[in-house]
Amino acid sequence: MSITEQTFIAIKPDGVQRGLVGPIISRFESRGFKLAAIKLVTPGKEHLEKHYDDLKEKAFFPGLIAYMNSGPIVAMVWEGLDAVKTGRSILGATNPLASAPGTIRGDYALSMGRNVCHGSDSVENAKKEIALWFKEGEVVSWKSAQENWVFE
Ligand code: IDP
Ligand code: MG
Repeated sequence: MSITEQTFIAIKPDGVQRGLVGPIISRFESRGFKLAAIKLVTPGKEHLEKHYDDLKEKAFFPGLIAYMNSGPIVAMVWEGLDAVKTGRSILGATNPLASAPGTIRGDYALSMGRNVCHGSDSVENAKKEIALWFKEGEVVSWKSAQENWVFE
């Protein structure tokens, strides 16, 4: 765990269509995380299948890919202390019905196949996902003026 830990967070097509880009970004910003990369993308089926490669045997996989391919996605890298685990707790559980109020899915979603956001589940997978979604130079290293007010 370090203050430079990075996680890959994506706002899925339903989140973009429903006008939740601002509120989702706000939750990461106001918690104290630093934005390291952001872009609006429609990466296509092949890329999305690679992203969800570990789920390719699941019955819901074709539906998941169609959902993810149905509109633009906001792809982001957020950086800060324990970013991967804390990012997942900001998102909530995979099933929105099991997500606590106060989490993104607990506040904005009801079904698993429309759960608004993605977040890496381990530091290792975060590295893989960041490399899949961003090219060299798209992830920006910068010093936030807030740093000394967020970390002691
Ligand atoms: P995660 O997004 O919380 O990490 P994963 O198990 O990695 O959850 O699944 C990836 C995505 O696949 C979920 O966010 C959800 O959109 C979708 N998904 C997972 N399980 C189901 C299911 O049982 N039915 C429909 N969609 C599912
Ligand atoms: Mg996952």
